[in-house]
Amino acid sequence: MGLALLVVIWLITFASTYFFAAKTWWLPHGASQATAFIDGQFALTFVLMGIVFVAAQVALGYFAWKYQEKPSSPPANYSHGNVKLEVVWTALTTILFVGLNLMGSRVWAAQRFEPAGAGAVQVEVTGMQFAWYFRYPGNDGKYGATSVKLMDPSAGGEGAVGLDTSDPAAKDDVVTGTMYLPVGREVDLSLRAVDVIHSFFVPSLRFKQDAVPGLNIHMHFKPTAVGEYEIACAELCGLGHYKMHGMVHVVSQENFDKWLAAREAEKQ
Ligand SMILES: [Cu+2]
Repeated sequence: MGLALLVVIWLITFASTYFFAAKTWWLPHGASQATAFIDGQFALTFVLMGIVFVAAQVALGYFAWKYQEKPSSPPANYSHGNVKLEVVWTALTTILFVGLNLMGSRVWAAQRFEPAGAGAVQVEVTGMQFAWYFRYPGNDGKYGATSVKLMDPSAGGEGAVGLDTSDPAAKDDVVTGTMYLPVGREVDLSLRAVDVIHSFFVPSLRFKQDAVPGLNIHMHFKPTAVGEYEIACAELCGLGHYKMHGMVHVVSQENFDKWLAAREAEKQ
């Protein structure tokens, strides 16, 4: 029985480690400025945790086999363990977790607590059951007023985000169901939610942030490669959560201007 346990534990350990080492199901190719740091941090975390995981599971299998019950085994007796060892591995685990958090918090905080640079493209993202809407402030660079009372998700577009069309600043606001961004420019994102907590997740841009009803959460990031990237909702937000899907089109500045001008023209 001890040998069977050893084989099962080691098989599960090495098979699961293989899929991570071979990157069978890995992140999509990164297309934002934070990609290098986030992927580096991700890889470092996996390597360190992988070493701990393999060492612990190999030891577990070995001990299951070494200390298996035999007819000659003495009766089991209580052992307190080893205080020194416990102190060492608790301290090492603490250093590892706190260290990794401190390393990662630099980029995390820079994207949230520092304001976006001058000239960043402003986009407001609104999540609702079960769609994403994107608002651009238009030529005046100012978002028009919105009101919770005006929000009607069934209306879609401007009605869904509750745009107050009587506000002069709202006249040139553009609300779309697909997100367009110019490549190589910082994006100043405002995240809102209508009903429950959603999470705006664009794996290719290494971007994930919750959208919370009642809050306007600011974040910024910079797409670095032209392409089409998938948006998913990463917060279980209701029955239709699985279809809360969208697309980000990262295009040249010229194509972005053309696209936005066409949306403005449609409004008139
Ligand atoms: Cu959602």
